[in-house]
Amino acid sequence: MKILSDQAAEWREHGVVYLPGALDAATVAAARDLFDWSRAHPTASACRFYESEDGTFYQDLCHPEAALAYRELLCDSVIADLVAGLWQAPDVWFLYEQIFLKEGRAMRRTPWHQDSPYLALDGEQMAVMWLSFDAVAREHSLEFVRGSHRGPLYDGSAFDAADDTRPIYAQGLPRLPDIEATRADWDIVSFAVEPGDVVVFHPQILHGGAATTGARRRTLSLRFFGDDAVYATRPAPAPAPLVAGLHERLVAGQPFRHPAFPKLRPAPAGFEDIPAVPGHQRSLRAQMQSA
Ligand SMILES: O=C(O)CCC(=O)C(=O)O
Repeated sequence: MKILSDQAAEWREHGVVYLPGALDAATVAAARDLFDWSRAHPTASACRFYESEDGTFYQDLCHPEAALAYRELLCDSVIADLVAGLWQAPDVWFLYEQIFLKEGRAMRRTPWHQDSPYLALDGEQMAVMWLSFDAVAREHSLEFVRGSHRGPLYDGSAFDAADDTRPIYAQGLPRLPDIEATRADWDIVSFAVEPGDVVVFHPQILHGGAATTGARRRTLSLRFFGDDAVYATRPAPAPAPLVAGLHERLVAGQPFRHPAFPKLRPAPAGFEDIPAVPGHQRSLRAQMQSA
């Protein structure tokens, strides 16, 4: 699939674009295997955001060896080409992966939030590709406030079950508005998705996942940045991406480059330079070095 100029325009204007059938069956199968790899290799950040008698909402992100594990998917599939097509720019770097699993009879919604307050980078050329391995009806899918990637940067949501807008920094950024309580005031859009469809969004867009009932929802978010991305400070050190020494190495406004983030396009580069992390040298890195 090739990105059309109206899809790139929609991406720029709305901050989100739905690409039905963008991935073929082999790519979906490879991505699903990697979702399972991430489930089988939890990081210290793995957690259940919410848990009740009715269901579980599990997530994990930024495994230090994910770029190595995901390398073939990232380099050899159409994924990075789609991102470059939306940006209409040639350079694409991989930032990190995140998995979400909602299962059980019912699971509450993912609070409205932007990803940018959690992230130590800003840029027009940033993208999150959200793919689901289960069919998701529109009313249970990820929702977006169209165009809000160009609006204010709010504080993050602490994902507190008692208060969806409880901030993470509580200083320096305005508190999130209560979008759920005032839905009619916002230009909300969402998409029914099947495996193979992708939704790509800018990390500054306001988004949140609708509640699910009955069905399991396994989703993978792949995050990318481009040439214009710069290191950005937040009211306190941003929690993501979780890379040792990142905040000490970069200063605000400096191009966002670090060996933890390999380049995917125009040609893959930097996979050999991904820093080893104590406790994570064993598996993939050891295999790569002995290959
Ligand atoms: O899948 C979800 O419910 C949340 C996804 C999300 O917030 C993200 O990928 O940034």
